[in-house]
Amino acid sequence: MFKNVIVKTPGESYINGLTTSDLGTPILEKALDQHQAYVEALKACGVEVTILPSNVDFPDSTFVEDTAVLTPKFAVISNPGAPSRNKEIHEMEPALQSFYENIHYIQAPGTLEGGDILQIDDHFYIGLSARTNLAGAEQLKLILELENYKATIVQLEKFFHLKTGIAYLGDQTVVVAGEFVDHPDFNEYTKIIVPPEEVYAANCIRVNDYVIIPAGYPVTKQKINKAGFQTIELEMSEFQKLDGGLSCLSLRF
Ligand code: CIR
Repeated sequence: MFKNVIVKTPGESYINGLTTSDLGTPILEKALDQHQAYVEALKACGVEVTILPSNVDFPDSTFVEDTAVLTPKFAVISNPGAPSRNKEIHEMEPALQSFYENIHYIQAPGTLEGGDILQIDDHFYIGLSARTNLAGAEQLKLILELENYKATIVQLEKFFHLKTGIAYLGDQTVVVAGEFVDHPDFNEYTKIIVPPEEVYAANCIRVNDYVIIPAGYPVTKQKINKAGFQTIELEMSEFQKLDGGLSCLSLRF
């Protein structure tokens, strides 16, 4: 069960955030409406939502997931690999200090973004991507093992972040797309396979009794429902334009 969630409102500079997609420039008003709906959906899942104010100096800072890795007992503050995002951690640190006494840090030359970290019960998977390097991944692995978790480092081939292509729903069930459909590291889990035309739906989040999924991906929604999970659908177009998904918009703990 999650009790708390941290989110951060998109600021006016959001439209200038990083992207690799060709879906166009986000519309700020629409992004703010979609963010508000995201907060409401989280509240409907029974969590307390801490909303941090926007900061125009950091266009991508609404994607708070990348700044930390959280467990019930400790936090790890990341070291984002995107230079324009790196200092977002300084704003997240005081927010996390109000919840955690035990805080670890990923240090340069290690880089790591939370979007590359997937927790499956007591086992963490750490993606090596354009944003998370081996030094960052090994630092996190060591921290997690000292805290009695298991950790596996996974080399990404095409996905932007690890969680762009995989989500854990609980009950040993993962949602997988693309390179993770047949990836040996995830063969021990029950797989819900996302068809290629719905790949964006692989980034979904289980929050207590619900799985929140992006709107407009009927095949994936039906498979998740059939596996016994209740879903909430949210419009995500303005976040998808900047390579962001449902997991990216919050830290859940
Ligand atoms: C970036 O390029 O960093 C942002 N535009 C998107 C970050 C998405 N975060 C995530 O997948 N955890």
